[in-house]
Amino acid sequence: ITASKSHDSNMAPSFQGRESFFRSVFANMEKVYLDRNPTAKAVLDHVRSADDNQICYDHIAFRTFGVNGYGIDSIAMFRILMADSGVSGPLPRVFISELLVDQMSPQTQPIYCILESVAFNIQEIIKKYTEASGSGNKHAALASALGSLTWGKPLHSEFQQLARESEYAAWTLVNGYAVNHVTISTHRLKSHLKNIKSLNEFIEENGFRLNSEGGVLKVSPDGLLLQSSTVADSISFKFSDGVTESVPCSYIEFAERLVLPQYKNLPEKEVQEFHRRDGFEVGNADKIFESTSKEQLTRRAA
Ligand code: OOG
Ligand code: NI
Repeated sequence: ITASKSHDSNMAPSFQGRESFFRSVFANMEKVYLDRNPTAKAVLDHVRSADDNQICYDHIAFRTFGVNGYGIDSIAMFRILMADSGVSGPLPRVFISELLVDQMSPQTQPIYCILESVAFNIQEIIKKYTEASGSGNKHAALASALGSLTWGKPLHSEFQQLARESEYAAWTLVNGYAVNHVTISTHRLKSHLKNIKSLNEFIEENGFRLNSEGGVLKVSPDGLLLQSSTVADSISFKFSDGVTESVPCSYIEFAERLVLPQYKNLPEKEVQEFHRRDGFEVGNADKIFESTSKEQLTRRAA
């Protein structure tokens, strides 16, 4: 085996190979997301045609079960590998959350349930599927790019049981490591849509519903991180017992990061991403999580 340099750069071929591998994993995650979520696709198309073909993602988000290595680390590993792989240009942030499974109440079983031996509680259902996946947590990024679950399809009754206790748990059981949402960076748009309020109006004028939990626009306490999101699309899901039902899938989010006070006198042309509010905000996040809730999905269009 000879270590050779490629012709047009100093990068070793393996380095370039890794970069193109990570790019294609990411492109496939995005493709699965766009194929399953017509609202997200249509919103991106509308924004592209009204603004500029160049859309930047502020972040991409995943949900996980926080049990035995199936939580945040399963996706974070991919992000670290990607950052180390030499992928050029800024990478979108990654928002990963996990359900604190062990802190969920072991459901108290009413007598008739015990008699019917429906003895599974929520934690047991989640552990049954994560354990059955073998080392599924090691293949989180692959599963996301392929659009497949790393565990078997659940029973409809298990999905319902989870949904009663935690909509997040039910979502994760049927969507696995699928992209939960991507977020358009509005301040990097070119037209008037760079103002998130204008973008929200534009989205609603085009007939899409926005998550209204706590008000459509979510504002951080410092006033510098503004976020909004659509209501998730639904997808038909065939459970292992043959029941087919529509379940919540993914949504699309918008984020405007304002310039930090210490840079407020910079000419607009000189403002870069690092001059703006970074990070996430728990108060905004709590409301954005509701984008896949039954309450938002069944709310009538305003
Ligand atoms: C994540 C909700 C929070 C943000 O940007 O704060 C969020 C989710 O629905 O899983 O996306
Ligand atoms: Ni988000």
